[in-house]
Amino acid sequence: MRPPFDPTLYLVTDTGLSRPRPVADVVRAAVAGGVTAVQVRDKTASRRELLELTRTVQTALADRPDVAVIVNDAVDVALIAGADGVHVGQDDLPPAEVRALLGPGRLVGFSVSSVDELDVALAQPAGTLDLVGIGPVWATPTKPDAGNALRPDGVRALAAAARAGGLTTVAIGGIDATRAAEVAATGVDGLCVVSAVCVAPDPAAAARALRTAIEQGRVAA
Ligand code: TZP
Ligand code: MG
Repeated sequence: MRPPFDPTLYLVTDTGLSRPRPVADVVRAAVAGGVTAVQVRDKTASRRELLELTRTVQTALADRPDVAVIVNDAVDVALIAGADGVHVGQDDLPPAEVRALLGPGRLVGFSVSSVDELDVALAQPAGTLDLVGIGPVWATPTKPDAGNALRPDGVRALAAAARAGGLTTVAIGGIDATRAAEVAATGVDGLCVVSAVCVAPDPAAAARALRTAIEQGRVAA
């Protein structure tokens, strides 16, 4: 039985932005600072490299079974590594196929950036999806092709509909400690960040600052 998934502060890794530090070092520090879930994402890695990276992250978090390790896109890698889940976008493997491959008990996440894309998520058979990543909240150089900025108001509307459909919600795109409270106040279950942690000279301090802002935003929600 895997521990319950805590989406509060969800780190998506970026190997390039973490350099010269190994991704696993950034992840370890970030988790010490308050990151509650990790997605291993590396668009430049081969399948073999992604498997190696996933295992390195899992090893770095061996003493933190409460922190889910989720693999971006690659169901095969997640299965081989025994990861806690997979996150797919609109053009990746269909969520129902991902669920069929993973079976129950692991997490399946799905990206949505509009009402139409959320409708795709909500149309999935029961038990297919656990969570949706809603974004981009703001335009971000980390993913220049992410689509139009939803702004906090757009996130609030999509998150309410997703939650009504039984899905856990996380917001992503352009979030840093100065903006985290505003995003947390939209009522999402968690915030996803890449650069706010991966570029930070002190990832633990960056995670702590984000957690503080999230708590402030939740109070205001
Ligand atoms: N999907 C939508 S925006 C984004 C992804 C993967 C990147 C978010 O990166 P950052 O650095 O937290 O803005
Ligand atoms: Mg993808």
